[in-house]
Amino acid sequence: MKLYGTSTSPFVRRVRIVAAEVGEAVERVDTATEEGQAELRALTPIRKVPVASLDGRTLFDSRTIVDWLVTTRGWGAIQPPRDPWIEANLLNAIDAALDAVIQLFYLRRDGVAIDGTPYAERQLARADAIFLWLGTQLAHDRCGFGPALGLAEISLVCALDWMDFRQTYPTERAKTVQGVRNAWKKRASLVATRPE
Ligand SMILES: N[C@@H](CCC(=O)N[C@@H](CS)C(=O)NCC(=O)O)C(=O)O
Repeated sequence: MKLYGTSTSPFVRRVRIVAAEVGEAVERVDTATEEGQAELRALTPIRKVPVASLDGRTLFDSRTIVDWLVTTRGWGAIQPPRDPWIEANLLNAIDAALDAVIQLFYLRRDGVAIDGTPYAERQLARADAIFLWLGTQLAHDRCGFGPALGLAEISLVCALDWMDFRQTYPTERAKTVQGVRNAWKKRASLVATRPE
């Protein structure tokens, strides 16, 4: 699979983790470079990463790429969802926290004095509410939402690690879900893809 994206994006990272878990080799095109960005823009009008080229297709969006991988390659060592609707709620919640905080990151990076504004506070409060809710969805051992590593656990770890890496959200505020990150921190696919 040719995967367009940066080494730091949490959305790209979740695809890289799933690819590793299902045994799909990844050739990454770095979209942080001018050439990579030009290639990306020729492929997608959305101008967001990840985008994948595989099996004669171009696929936009991490969730779609992951769906394609698990559908065509199988789940490998990943736990398939027991209830796809519950899984969709978990993934939508994690994506909403990431999207909220990513907007703050981009605004700050472009020099907008966003910190402390009602808009920024609302986004951080949204992330607080999401992590609190995710905490209520954990299994008894608090290591995840089910018995093993699934897509929601992968996405949550990618989100928290990225928030720490970019210091966009103080993840000590996400106390209720820290156990998930601790539980999977030695998983090879997670170790190999940590943002740095
Ligand atoms: N829903 C998309 C979100 C992807 C996304 O937000 N990617 C960010 C990088 S982490 C991006 O490319 N942003 C570029 C921009 O907003 O201009 C997915 O899951 O793939």
